[in-house]
Amino acid sequence: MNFEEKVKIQTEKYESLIAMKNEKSDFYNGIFDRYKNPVLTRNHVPLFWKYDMNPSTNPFFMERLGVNAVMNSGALYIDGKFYLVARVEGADRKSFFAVAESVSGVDGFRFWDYPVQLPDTCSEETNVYDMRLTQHEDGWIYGIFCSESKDTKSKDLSAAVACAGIVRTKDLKKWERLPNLKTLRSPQQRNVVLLPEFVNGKYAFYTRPMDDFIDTGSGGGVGFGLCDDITNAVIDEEKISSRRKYHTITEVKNGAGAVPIKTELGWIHIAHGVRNTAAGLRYVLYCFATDLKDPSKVIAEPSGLFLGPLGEERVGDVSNVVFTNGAAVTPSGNVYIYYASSDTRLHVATTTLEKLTDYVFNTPSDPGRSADCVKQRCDFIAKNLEFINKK
Ligand code: M1P
Repeated sequence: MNFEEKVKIQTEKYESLIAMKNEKSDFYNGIFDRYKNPVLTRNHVPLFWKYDMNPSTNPFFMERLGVNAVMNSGALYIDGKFYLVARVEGADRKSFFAVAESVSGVDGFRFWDYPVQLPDTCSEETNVYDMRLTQHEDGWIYGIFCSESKDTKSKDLSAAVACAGIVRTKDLKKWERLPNLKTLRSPQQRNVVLLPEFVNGKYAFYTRPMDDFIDTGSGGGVGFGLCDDITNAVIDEEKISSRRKYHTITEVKNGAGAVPIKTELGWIHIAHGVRNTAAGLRYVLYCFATDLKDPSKVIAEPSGLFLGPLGEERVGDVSNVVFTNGAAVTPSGNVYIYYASSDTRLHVATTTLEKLTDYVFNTPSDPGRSADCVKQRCDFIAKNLEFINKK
C-alpha cells in the first residue's frame, strides 16, 4: 500500500469516528443517562498531531509523536456550543491541554488544529493536567489546573510536587498565565476549583490539601479558602468543607471535581472519592451541595457514589477509575457531565438541573454503620410495601 492510500484509509477512519452518532445506553437509574460511546479518545486526535504527513520524511507513514490517552476535561457551554479543554497525554507521558468543540455535546467533538500553548512561565514545571474551567462573574474564563514539578528535596526519583496553576482567557485561544496559587498551610494541592462567584468580595476556591504528591496524608478532604487578588492568589486559611470519612467512598481521598453548579437550593458539587481495595484505589464520583450564602458549608450529601466505573470503563491505564473535572449546563437546564474512565478516555452522562437537585437534596445520606444502613433500607422497603399493597 502506498503512502497516499495509507493516509486515505486513516483519514476516512478518523472522519467516520468524528461523524459517529452517539446514543443513550440502556443503563437506568433515573438520575442520569450514560452514552454508548466515549466522546473523546486518543483516536479523536487529528492525524497531523501524530504523523509526519510528508512522504519524503515519513515514507512508512509512521506515528512520530504518539498520543496515549485523552481524558479529564474542563467543560463549558457557550452560545450553542460545547467546549472541552481535554487532558491529552502524549506517548511520552507528558500531558497538555487541547480544546475540542461540538454542537450536540454528546458526539462530534473535534479538536482545534493546535493544542493550547500555555505561557511557559514556570521553568520547574514538568507536567500539567486536569483543567477546571470557571466562567467567573469578573468576566474572565479561568482555568485552574495541576502544575507538577520534580521534588528536588527528595532522593526518590519519582517524587513530585503538585500545586494549582492559574490561567485566564476570554476566548479559549489566548491564555494569560497568573502566578500559581499559594496555600500557606498546605504543602501540596491538586483538584483545586474556582467558584464562579465572589464570596464576600473575594475569589473563592475549593482546594484539596495534601502532605505529599500521592497521599493526601493529613489533608482532611475538600477545603475552602478565599483570596483577595487572583493575580497573586494566596490562601491563608483553608477550612475543610467536605471531610474524608472512615469506611465510605472518600476514605482515602476526597477531591473536588466539576466546577460547582448553582441551583436555587445550593451549589451542587460533582466530586470524586477514593477508597482502597485489594485491587488498588477505586475512584468514583459523588455529589454534595454547599450553602449559597456560605459555600464552605455542606448542606446536603446523598449516600454513597453517584457514578462508578462500569463495564469497559473499568479497564485502562489506571483501572477502576472515573474522574470528572467538568460539567456543562445549557440555558434550558440540561447538564452534561464529562467523566473519564480509567485515565484513558472521556465519556458523557446527561441529566437536568431539576433531576440533579432532586437527587442531591432528596436522597438519604449515609448513616455510617451497617446496622443503621440496614435499618434505613428496611424502613424504605416497609414504606414501599405499604404503598404498593394499598394500590
Ligand atoms: O489516576 C486517577 C486520578 O489521580 C489523580 O487524582 P487524585 O489527585 O484525586 O488522586 C489525578 O492525577 C487525576 O488526573 C487522575 O485521573
